[in-house]
Amino acid sequence: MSTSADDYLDLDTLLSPDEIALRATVRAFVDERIKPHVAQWFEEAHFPRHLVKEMGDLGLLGMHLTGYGCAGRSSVEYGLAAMELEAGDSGIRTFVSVQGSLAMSAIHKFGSEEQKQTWLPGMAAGDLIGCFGLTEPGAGSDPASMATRAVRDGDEWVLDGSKRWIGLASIADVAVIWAQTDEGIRGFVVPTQSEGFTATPITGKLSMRTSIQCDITLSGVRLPADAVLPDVKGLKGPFSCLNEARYGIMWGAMGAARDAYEAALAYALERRQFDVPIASFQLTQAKLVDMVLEIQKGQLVALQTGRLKDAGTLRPEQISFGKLNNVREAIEICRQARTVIGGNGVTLDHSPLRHANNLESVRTYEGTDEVHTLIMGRILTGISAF
Ligand code: TGC
Repeated sequence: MSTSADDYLDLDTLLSPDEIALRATVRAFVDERIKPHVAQWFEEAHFPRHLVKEMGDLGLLGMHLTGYGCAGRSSVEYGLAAMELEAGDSGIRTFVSVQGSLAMSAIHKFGSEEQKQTWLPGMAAGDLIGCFGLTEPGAGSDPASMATRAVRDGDEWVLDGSKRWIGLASIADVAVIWAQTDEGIRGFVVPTQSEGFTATPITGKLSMRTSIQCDITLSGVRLPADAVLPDVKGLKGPFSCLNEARYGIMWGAMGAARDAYEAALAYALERRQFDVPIASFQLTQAKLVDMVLEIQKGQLVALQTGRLKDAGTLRPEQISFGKLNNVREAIEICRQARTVIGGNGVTLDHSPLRHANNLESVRTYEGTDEVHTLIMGRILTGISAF
């Protein structure tokens, strides 16, 4: 009898041998290189930078991009990798998302040939780290209100402003910074060694502790004229990159949920109360069943979304469906899994509460539940409620 949330509905029959093989490779990496250490990293708020190169060697960085040293994998393969990485920890999957879906994707989609040649091969290999600066202290859900400004001064651009919640910025080599200009919002490729660029890690986080999020200050940062991303103007630039990251998140959240379910199931079979394993109680079985129902449904949503993406027909509002549903359900699954583990579940000896705490960030970044609800509501009614 199968007890795995992975195969209850034989979803593997919907995957190709290559997809299953890629998933197995990433799962083995997570089991060996992440899971044994992740509780300590979370406790110490430590980002395991040594894994960056290893993930580059595995072809996981910008893996759905083609050329420039990228692996050229499908969207479904990218999603499966995100799911396995987040079964380890959301912070590690977030690194891969920021690097590949946001920073690399911006340069790949909109950069000049020189920008691509300069940055992408090193980023794909894990030799260089990138970050993506959109959100600001005063501009979260409404990036159109950003205050960061870039002005031309002769042959140079001069950037002033601030960004907040920027993943990896303090260890990044390059930042893609979005700023207001006289011709609308533009993206800039900013080497982080530039004078006037400062990134400060945000401390005191109760979530995403194996990752780094920063405040960025841009004080008169001078860049050459060709630092601008030439091929996009306006918010559709950063939003196109967010589509990529939001897509990966809907898969990743199901990885965290699956890991929490597996932890709860193992505990329920082992833990005895009233002279029997707690898995023999009807209320415990109901919790486990509800988890599997939502994990399987969430994986189907992610897979269908991935197939649409690979077919080139995916619409942004369909990504909102998966991001909203899967993260919301994953948090609930992780919290329920914690209840199965009882008091012991509030420690780092067990993964569910760590995952649930991480998912609080995941449900907030890349579009909050409210933003994705209203994106869907606008499609259903034809009325914008923003
Ligand atoms: P609107 O002003 O109407 O649209 C502006 C332009 O953008 C286009 N567009 C899109 N293009 C591609 N994909 C999408 N998903 C797009 N959504 C909009 C739109 O067609 C228009 O183009 P054009 O050519 O007409 O100018 O904006 P809107 O009313 O559609 O959007 C409103 C709203 C609330 C949905 C949008 O502002 C939004 O999505 N807000 C959420 C912002 C968000 O997700 N922020 C996350 C920032 S990144 C982050 O959190 C960092 S996490 C990673 C890390 O750790 O660093």
